[in-house]
Order: sequence, then C-alpha cells, then structure tokens
Amino acid sequence: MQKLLIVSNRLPVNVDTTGDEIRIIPSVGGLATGMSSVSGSYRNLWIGWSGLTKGQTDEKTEKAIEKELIAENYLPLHLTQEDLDGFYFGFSNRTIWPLFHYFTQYVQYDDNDWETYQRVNRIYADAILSAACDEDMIWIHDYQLMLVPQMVKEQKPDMKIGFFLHIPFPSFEIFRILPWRKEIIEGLLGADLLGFHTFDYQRHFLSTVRRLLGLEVNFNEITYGHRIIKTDIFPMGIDYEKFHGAALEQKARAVKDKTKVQQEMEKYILTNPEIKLVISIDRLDYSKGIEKRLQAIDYFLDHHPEYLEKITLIMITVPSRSEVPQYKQMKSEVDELVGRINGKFGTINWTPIWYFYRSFPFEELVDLYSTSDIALVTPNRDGMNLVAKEFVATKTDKKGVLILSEMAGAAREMAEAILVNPNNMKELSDAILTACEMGVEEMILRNTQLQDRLQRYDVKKWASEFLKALTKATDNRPVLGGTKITPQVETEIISQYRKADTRILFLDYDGTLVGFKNNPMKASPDEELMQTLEALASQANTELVLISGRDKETFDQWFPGKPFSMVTEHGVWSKKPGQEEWKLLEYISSDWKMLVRPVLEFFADRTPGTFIEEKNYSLVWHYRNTDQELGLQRAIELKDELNSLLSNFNLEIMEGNKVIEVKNSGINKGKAAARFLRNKEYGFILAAGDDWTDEYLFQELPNETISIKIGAAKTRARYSYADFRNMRNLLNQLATE
Ligand code: GDG
Repeated sequence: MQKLLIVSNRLPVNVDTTGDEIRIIPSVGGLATGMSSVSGSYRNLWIGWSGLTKGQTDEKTEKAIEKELIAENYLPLHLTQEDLDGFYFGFSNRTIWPLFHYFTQYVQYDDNDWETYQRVNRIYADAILSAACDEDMIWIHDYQLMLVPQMVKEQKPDMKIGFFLHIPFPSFEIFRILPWRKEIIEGLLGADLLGFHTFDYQRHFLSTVRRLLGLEVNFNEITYGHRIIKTDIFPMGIDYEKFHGAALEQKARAVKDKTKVQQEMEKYILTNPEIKLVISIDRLDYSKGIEKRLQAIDYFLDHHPEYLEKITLIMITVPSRSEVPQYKQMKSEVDELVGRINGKFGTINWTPIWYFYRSFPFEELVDLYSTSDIALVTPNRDGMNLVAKEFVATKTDKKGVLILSEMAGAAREMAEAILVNPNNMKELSDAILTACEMGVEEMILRNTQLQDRLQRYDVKKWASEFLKALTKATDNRPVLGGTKITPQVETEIISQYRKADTRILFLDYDGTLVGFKNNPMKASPDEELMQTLEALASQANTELVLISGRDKETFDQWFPGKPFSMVTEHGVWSKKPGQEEWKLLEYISSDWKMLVRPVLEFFADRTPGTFIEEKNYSLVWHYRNTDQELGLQRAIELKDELNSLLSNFNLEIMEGNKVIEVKNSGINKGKAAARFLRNKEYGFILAAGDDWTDEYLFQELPNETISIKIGAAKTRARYSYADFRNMRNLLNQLATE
C-alpha cells in the first residue's frame, strides 16, 4: 500500500514520562483530525519533533519513547536545545513569522539562525528520505520546513511532494526584504503542489516567483526547469461534527454533569439575565490583535455607557513562544491593559473582562464557545483562524454573532460574519453594538449559511482535496524538453511521411518557418518558403495548415489564394483552400480591450522600443526592440499586473517570443487544430512551433503526432530543432517526393 508521510515541525502527540510508564497522548488539533480521516487510503507515517529535547531523558528512555511512537506510526526526530533555539524560536518565529504577518519591525536577521534553520530542515529531509519510497506521497506542513521540499526533490525527483502553508504568504514587497528570499522560494519549489488558504496568498506567492526568479507562470502553474509546479487554494476547515456534536451533548447534560466552567457561566447568566458574553480566544501572539481588541472594548464602554454591567469579555490567551522577547513584552502589556480597563469600569458586581492566561480542556472550550453570545476574533493578520469557525460550529440553536477581522483568511469564506478592520476602533465598537442588538432572525439566517459551508468543507474534506490534487499533479507529469532530432530521426520521420496514405501538417509561422525581424511586418514569406509550402500542399492526400497568432489581414496579404488552410489569431479564424471568406471559429467579445489597452500603453510608454499591436480579438505588447534585460524585467512586471487585473475576466495572458498577448481564454491553437481531426483519420500528423502558444497544439494532438519544438526550451513536444532553418530543411525534403 502506498504510504502517506505527513511532515510537520511537531508530532501531534505529547509524551508523558512522569509516571512508571511512557504515555503517548495524542493532541487533538485540526491537522491530526484531517489526517486521520484520510488514513484509510494510505499507510500513514507522521514525521516531526517529539517535543522532548536531546538529553532531557536518559538514552534508555529515549529509545523506549521512540519505540512506542514508531509503534503508533510516528517517527520522532531528535532535536537539541540549540537546534530549537536557532530553528524554531530563532529563524521560524523571529524571522519568518513576523515577516509573513507583516510585522517587519520585529523581524530579526541572524545568520546563525539561518544556518540552523537549514541544518534542521536537512534533518527532516533526511528522515523523509530514509522512510519513503519513490511512489509514496509526502505532505510537508508550514513555515518551519520551507526548505525541505527541495532537499527531498533533489535526491528523489519522482517522489510526490505536497506543501501546505498555514500562515499568510505576504506580498512581494514584504517578502523581498528577506536576505534569504531566493533560497526560501527555491526550497518551496521542490514541491509538486503548493497549497495556500486563500487566493491572495497564492497570488502573492506567484507574483514573488515571477518577480524574483523570472519564472514563467500560467494561471496557477509554474514552469521551473523541466518541471511544472501546481499551486492551489485549500481553505482549511474544522472538525465540524466534533464541535457541533460536543455542543449538543453539553446542552443535553444534567446540571450536575456539566463542567465547572459551564455551571459558573450559567449561574452568572441567571443572576445577570441581560448580560452579553463576548468570547475571545487566541494564542498570546502579536498577530492576533489582542491589544487593539482591548482598546476597542475600552472605547465601546466609554461611548456606550448603557452597556456598563451588561457586557462581559471572556478573554483567553494561551501561553505561546515565551522564549521570544516580543511575546514576553506583549504579555505584560496585555496584563496592564486588562487591569486598567477593569479598574476603570469595574463595579462591585461586575468585572468587564474575565482574563485567563492558560489553555482549557476541550469540553470547557466548547462550553465557552457555545454559551457566549458574541465572538470577537480580530487578528491583525491570520493565515486562516479556526477559532472563528469553531465558535460558529457550536451554535446549535444558530444564535450568536461572529465579529471577524477582514485580515484573517477565514474572512474570505465567512462573509456572513460582521467583518471589521481590526485597526479601526470605531468600526470595532460599532460592530460590538450591532452584535449586541442583532435580532434572532438575522442571527439564524447568517449562521445557517455559515454552518452549511463549515459542514460541507470540513477538515476531512480539506485533507482529501489536497491529496487528490497532489495525486493529479503528479500522475502523468508533463514531460518537458523534446529529444533533439538527429539525422537518423529525420530519416525516420521522412520515411513515415512517405509511407502514410493521408497526412496533415500544422505549421506555426513566426520563429518556425521564418526568423524574427525587428518589425513584424518585415517577416513576410520569401520565395523559397512559398515554393515549399505550395509543393507540400499540392501533394496528394496531404493537407497543410498554417496556424498562427497573426491577424487574418496579414495572412490574406501574404498568402492570397494559396492551396493550404490558414488559422489566425491563435484559433479565432480559419480559412480553407478555395474559400473566399474567413470563418469565425469561436464567438467572442473584445469589450475587455478598453481595460487592458491603458495598461499596455503605460508599459509601452515607459519602455523605449516597445509597441502595441491590436488584433481583432487580442492585444499584443512587443518588446523585441528594447534593451533585453529591461524588456524581460518589464515583461515580468506586466504579466504580474495583468494577472491581478484579469482575474475576473475570461482572459488569458500568452507569452510568445518577446511578446505578451492578452486574449480571450479557451481559444488556442490546440482547439483549432483538433477541428481538422474531427471527421478524418490521418496516417501522419506533424506539428511544429516555437513558442508557448504552440504548446496547446502539442498537448491537444494525438500521441503519435510528430511534434517539433523549434528552439531550446522546455516543451511538451516529442522532438526539438535548434532553429527555423532546420525545420525548413525538413520541409524541403518532405516537399521533394
Ligand atoms: C496556524 C495559523 C491557521 C485555542 N485555545 C485553546 C484551544 N485552542 C485551539 C483552537 C483552535 C487552535 O487552537 C487555534 O487555531 P488558529 O487557527 O486560531 O491559530 P494558530 O494556532 O496560530 O494556527 C492560523 C492555522 O494554523 C491552521 O492552518 O488557521 O492562521 O496561524 O483550533 O480551538 N484548544 C483547547 N483549549 C484552549 O484553551 N483545547
């Protein structure tokens, strides 16, 4: 059975060595639940740090722990305190975490931490390499292990490697600050599939890849050397049934069986029937916006004295990363703020904030969620935020209001919550007021929709969708880089051509049959080429199709009344020999040009020597005549800009040879070529092209096609020629039958 290796910084277990026996206590986080749900299909092995540092126990105990863990399918890694300081507390949490959450003021650049991060990532990679076979799936999690994908891929190119980032991926302008930015991106690109919580994080990542490494990105695919890497969005869900079920169970319990927390809360509500309970739960972390939340409560109570003694914030902050200085400092700031607010507004009968600096067992967590009226989830930045989802899941009567920061990934899916900018005190205070005054009907409406979505796309679905996408990305990996045509191969192609009873040739024009000229209109066909094409098209049982991105007017001017078919604008128009009129293959609109033209004009104005060509259904920016480096740089910037601009339109950005073309998507040379093959069988099919737009042709045509890529670049074609002269030479030979 295929193995699934899950790799995360920490194993989802706690090892208890205090008693006579070693006890392995599974932690019940979302990730562990998601993973256990897919375990039926694979043999799982989880690799990560055990939570114990080297030397913390004696060697014999260490061995015994390892044995116990392995028996439960956990492969523990042994890290020293020094490893943890540099790798976890250092590079991961003092460099990456603040940077990726836009807290640039906290980012620390330390060469030693970086060294340790690399060294410890290598420990994880080595563990994977020792435990996995080529056909296994590897799923690596989160920002602590961003170099691992590449470390594994280098050694085992066939292994199926997925990576999921649980935190935001910041905009390129933030990411570029990092001294080791290239190494991190290259590390991640070792994966076959990269998953993010939201479209924005994916967009930022793709933009970074494009701008930093100048790689080709088409939609969500990156071409990297001879590989294609997929990126996609997988918003992590929660174990909905578990939270919802626990809340139902709690409601059904007799008073004496309820948790202490629940009994206390119920008593409090009984004596204060008008009270609104507001829950706030986070790890103590500067990204969670805890101070601003407290300031908003202060502001709310100042501006709405009618709510004095009628609202209580239950604030739980879970201790976290206390070795990192900013966390220590934050702790004292939060303590002080809570003290100040309670001192300012508190009365004998009422404390505005119940503050807990500890974690609660699961049952009590559910009690806190389900008994509260409002959840205040207002991070400054948050990859997803599961607390928001868990709160909604426990609302079995659908009563309750979620106030959610728009900076949390969860906001993208939870539009029915009250969404707020966590930096706007007044907006936060207004949101609290709206939540306090919201009618039951509206709550039910909002929560019904939220719960439906949470139930459908839960953590199990999340895990299975990711693995499905990883399987898809790695099955039938496209083979890139055609075999160079040797004289023997050429002879073989010619012989196949001669033997075949019916033949069809699809030939791209620019770069395939003629070289590039500074002015595209100067690349008209020469006498020799014209003769070759006519000779081929006149052979018995032979069809020739010129298939190009050029406009139909130009081809009409160059090839009037010729005995071959022509397809122009990448497949918009087609004309068969003997036909007078061009046939529109796809009905499309070009209204979008109004939007795109100013962007291209802006780039043309800023980049001397570049110009815009307007075709019927596309706009093209040509940059052959500008300084090569500037052209390339601008092309990357333009693609990036177009990508964000066009995400809502059904448009496609095609990168040709020193051109960028925007056109309606779904129209391509491959689709147009397929029409020729619809009603007829051919014994010999040849397709030749030089740029990215021709890849559609290679992809669409049947496997036995003699597909030829002109120029040295990655391709889906079977064969390659160095330049157009080789192609002309082959055609000349085919033409002289
Ligand atoms: C990272 C990203 C992303 C909290 N207090 C208690 C307790 N919790 C549990 C909650 C929830 C989890 O901890 C917190 O999850 P978050 O999503 O809010 O945040 P991070 O830990 O920072 O996680 C984040 C996540 O990865 C997943 O991809 O959403 O953006 O930063 O499940 O229930 N659990 C118990 N007692 C507590 O006191 N039992």
